[in-house]
Amino acid sequence: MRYSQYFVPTVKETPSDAEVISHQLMLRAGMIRKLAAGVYNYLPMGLRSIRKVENIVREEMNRAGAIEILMPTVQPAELWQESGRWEFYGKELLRFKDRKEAEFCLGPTHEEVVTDLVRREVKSYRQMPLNLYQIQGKFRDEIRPRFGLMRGREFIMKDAYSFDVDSAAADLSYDKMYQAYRRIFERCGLNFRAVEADTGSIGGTSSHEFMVLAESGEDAIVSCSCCQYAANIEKAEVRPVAPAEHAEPRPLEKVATPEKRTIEEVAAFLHVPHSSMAKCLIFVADGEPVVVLVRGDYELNEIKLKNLLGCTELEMAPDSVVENVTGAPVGFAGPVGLKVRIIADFSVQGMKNFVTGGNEKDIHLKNVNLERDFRVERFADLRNVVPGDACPRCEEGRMEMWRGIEVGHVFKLGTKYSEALKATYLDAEGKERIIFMGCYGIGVSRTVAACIEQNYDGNGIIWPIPIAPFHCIVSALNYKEEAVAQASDAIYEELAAAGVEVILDDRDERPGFKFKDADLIGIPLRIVVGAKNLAEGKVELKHRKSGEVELLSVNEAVAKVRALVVAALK
Ligand code: 9G3
Repeated sequence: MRYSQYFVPTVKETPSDAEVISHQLMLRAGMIRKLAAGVYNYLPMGLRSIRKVENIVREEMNRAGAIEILMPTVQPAELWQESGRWEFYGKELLRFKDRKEAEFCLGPTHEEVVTDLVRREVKSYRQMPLNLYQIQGKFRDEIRPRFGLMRGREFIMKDAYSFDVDSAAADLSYDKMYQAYRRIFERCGLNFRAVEADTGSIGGTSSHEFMVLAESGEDAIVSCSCCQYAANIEKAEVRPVAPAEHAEPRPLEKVATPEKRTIEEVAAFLHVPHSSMAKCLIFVADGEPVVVLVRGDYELNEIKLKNLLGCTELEMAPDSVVENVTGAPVGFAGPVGLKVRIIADFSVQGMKNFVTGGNEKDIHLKNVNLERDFRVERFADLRNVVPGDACPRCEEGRMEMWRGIEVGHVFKLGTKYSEALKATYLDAEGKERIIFMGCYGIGVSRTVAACIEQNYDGNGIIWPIPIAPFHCIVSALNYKEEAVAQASDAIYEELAAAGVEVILDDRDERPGFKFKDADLIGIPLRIVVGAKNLAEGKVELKHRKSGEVELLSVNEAVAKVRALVVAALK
């Protein structure tokens, strides 16, 4: 490919509306251009990297025995009405009508479509295990699309669905996908963690997320410093530590705390640490008020609370409910004297003589003690993990926290969709049974962006060879000179013949201009052909990642680039 005939609209300045580095660099490197909020054109350099990720995904899915199909992006409302999700999703599901006024949606995911396909075609246990996958554009009408391809409205996803005769077989399919995902992200050259994750709205029994570690990641994950345990903070377990304090319970005491409502205000006013206070949070779970206690220096994890209560709707109680439950304005809630159910995080279990709200305006209580002053219906793991927490799985590990970008998510679905859509099969005895499913997603376009979040410097992108748009760029300095043009063409042809993906920068531009572009678009290897070095039969080989520059003969440079590419694609 000759740069002068290609289409790589690089720009110097950083676009103002791009907040994360991958968005900035994908725009500046001429990889994407916005069409509408969260909707992008993939330009040649961007598309080449996306196709690289797709091909790695395709190879590993095929190796795992999955079979590629392609489902429509337009989906009839009837299927979503059958699964009950037509009503469940709000504006994020883009709906529209066809010329006959029939209702459709633009596919955000394909559980309904693929289950409908399988319920029509799979009738016998002999046809399973079956894993069907596709690589296709999805649309989710995000309320605030941003960060470029990291949170677009239209994006490319690989979504796979497994079908098995029972839960045990479904577990095997899940493990196969889990291992395939590890290989995919390793081959993409990403530093990632597979973490236990909440199943969220999709339901099902368990799930893992694949997180690319990056400070710009929207997710918080924790991993153990010793064992393999790692989890999304939403799901990460806390090891309940034995009650620490052995202090004697002191008499309950009312203290005036005028206008002091928050933990920070009250702790400062009473000169006590946050850890000797108990937060008293009031929620409404499926319409019922519930009081939740957590030690003052920890945060409540609402997903853990929702899973514990097993409720459908969970929200913080509005002020009116707080006043009704506590008899006091917001900011003075405490467990003593309440008539509603109280549950508490394990962190409260060991507390003695602690501070809470007094259920009276401008009043808090000191020396509050469990059992004597109030009863807790049950203790549970309800708080967020914090760095340094003991690992819940091994004896000596400590939890470390990272920011992550979710690039993959695998779910054990159980029979949620096969039941809703009556996808059954006849077993060996001719008995009708429900199919067990799993679903497995990879954000292909997001993976490309996540790779940039992990691989860039002040000059631009630093592509790992496996998903670089090109492996090598030949920068001809002054292509007008016969000798330079001849040598550049020869190197280009030799590399191409050796299977190296090479682009020849033959533009009539100054060296510095070419080097800046080459660094910005992040091609891993660069061969510089200049008259001076050429006169001594030499060219420069520059390694984008290390910045190392080698002066080599033409043959050495070609051989080295070829060897580096072959090694990186092993
Ligand atoms: C919707 C809308 C948004 C959604 C969903 C449905 C996320 C939805 C979860 C999944 C689960 C898995 C198969 C591939 C891997 C992920 N956002 N999810 O179901 F209608 Cl608007 O998509 N699906």
